[in-house]
Amino acid sequence: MNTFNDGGWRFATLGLGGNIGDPVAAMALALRRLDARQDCRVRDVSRLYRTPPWGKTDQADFYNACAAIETTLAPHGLLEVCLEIERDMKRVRSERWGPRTIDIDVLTYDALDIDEQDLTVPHARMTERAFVLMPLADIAADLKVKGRTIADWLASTPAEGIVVANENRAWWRG
Ligand code: A4P
Ligand code: MG
Repeated sequence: MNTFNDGGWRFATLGLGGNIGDPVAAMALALRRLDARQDCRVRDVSRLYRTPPWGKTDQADFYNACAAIETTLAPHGLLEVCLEIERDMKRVRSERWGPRTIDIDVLTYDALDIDEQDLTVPHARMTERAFVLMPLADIAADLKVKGRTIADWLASTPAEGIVVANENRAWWRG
């Protein structure tokens, strides 16, 4: 039996980011699209951050944010919706608005641990990335991930260069 088909609302957190084109507009549109669905409600959105590139550093600064949602979708269904929104925004990019890209990660889903080929929850690298932890702490500081709260993880993660780009948590409503 699929325990996610009971129509119940589950709590999940998402990380959004981008550094090509107009990432803020892309992230805002992605959140509005999620919120417009019958099976997703955007409950809380972090402030908007500008963050130095992590990993491959010879690229433009990113914008990052996190969202807390409720959803009746199962974890894989939620991932599919996120990937579909990513794909659709990339398609729109080439047709209309020039270069643009967006990444949407499923950070947590209830208190589930999932380790499958196409889906790892909690997101594998979230606890070492200040560009995820800082926005997530705005909306879920007490959430426990891998044995520690988000606030705890953030306190032990270097976060130089990350700045708040928009204090207004309604930045995504457009
Ligand atoms: N996948 C598995 N688990 C998940 C999950 N929990 N959420 C699979 C989302 N996807 C998940 O994803 C490729 C595949 O991962 C998906 O098809 C899905 O089946 P991806 O987003 O293309 O790339 P990735 O390898 O998952 O990496 P990740 O961690 O999403 O991003 P990257 O490429 O490691 O990092 N610096 C700053 N400041 N801000 C950023 O946002 N982002 C990146 C991208 C690098 N540096 C950055 C930022
Ligand atoms: Mg991703």
